[in-house]
Amino acid sequence: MKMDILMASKYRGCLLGALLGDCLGAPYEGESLVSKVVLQQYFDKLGGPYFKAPVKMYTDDTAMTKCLLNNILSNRGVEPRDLAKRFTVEYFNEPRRGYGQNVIDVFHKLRAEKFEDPFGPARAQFNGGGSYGNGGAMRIAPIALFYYKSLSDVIENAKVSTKVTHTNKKGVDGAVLQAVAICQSLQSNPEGKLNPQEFSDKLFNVMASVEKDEEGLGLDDPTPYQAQLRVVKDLLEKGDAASDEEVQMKLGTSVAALYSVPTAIFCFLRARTNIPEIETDNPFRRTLQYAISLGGDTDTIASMAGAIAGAFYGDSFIPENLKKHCESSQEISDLADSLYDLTKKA
Ligand code: RVK
Ligand code: MG
Ligand code: MG
Repeated sequence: MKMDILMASKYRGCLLGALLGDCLGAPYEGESLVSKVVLQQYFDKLGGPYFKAPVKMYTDDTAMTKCLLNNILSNRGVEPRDLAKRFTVEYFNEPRRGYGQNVIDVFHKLRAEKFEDPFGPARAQFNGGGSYGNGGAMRIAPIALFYYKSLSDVIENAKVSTKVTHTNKKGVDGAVLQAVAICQSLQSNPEGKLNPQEFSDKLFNVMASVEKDEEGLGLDDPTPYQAQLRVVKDLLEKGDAASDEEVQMKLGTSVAALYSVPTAIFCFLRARTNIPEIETDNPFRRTLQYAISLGGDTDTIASMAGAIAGAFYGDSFIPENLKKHCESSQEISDLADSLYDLTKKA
């Protein structure tokens, strides 16, 4: 396939993957483990012959991803004050998208302070500790897509865009990890062999430099993401011998970035090959089905896993009818094309 056709398809795959994970995962948010049989029927039905039904609505994950996309498109890169405004306006227009309580507080403060310091309100949260939620990571795809040619730009801009709402090191580093995972997928050949161990080793090496306790924070455990990436490798090696309960317990499925970003990466890598009780030949669909089956923060974990998978496989792997059942899928696909055009010019 011609290089730029493949790349454009990976951009759409990434953003549609994030959208589908969010829309299809949202109905199961908060369940402990979701029955694989139920999910098989759900995906078979929605991915089968098209039928008319109310669309699956997206949540805060996609609402904020769209803000970041439009911020980059309008400013030819991340512009934090405009981003803070976009998030806040979006929230007050459609507050019922399932936002976390901390970010809601941040939006109120940003508006009250007229966006004077786009990082100030987030920095003050949790007695100055900042949020460690996965809200920075769940919306990071546009950063990876726009800056992928330079790893240091990806890292720097993942941090800046996250700090508008999340300043805790774990929240920020989770967004960096998710962005770098998407970049690695984007730069991999979908028809070639992906070595899951190599994929996670490369992430580990990046996190080894990102997790240096450079600000002298004196954290109890200064390398938590490296520790979780070691768990990812162990679980990959175990394969079918690792139960869902073990994955859920060791990697986590919560709204904390540390206990959801490595989980999403694991889901993508695990779903490269068959998984018991998931019947599909399509590894993109398998990724979403598996991510949702682990329960917990299903919309966000499926959205992050979907973004990584979509950036790897490209949009030709995304079942057409599954896409049609998700809110704004055409708009997201068009935005992906616009971002691709802008990146080519940059
Ligand atoms: C509901 C103590 C902390 C903390 C800290 C807890 C949506 C809080 C999306 C907070 C995603 C919650 C998810 C989420 C994204 C965070 N000390 N508790 N330092 N930092 N928490 O509000 O954007 O689903 O209970 O920043 O990261 O679909 O409310 O939101 O799943 O984590 O929420 O953190 O959430 P927030 P977010
Ligand atoms: Mg959500
Ligand atoms: Mg969520």
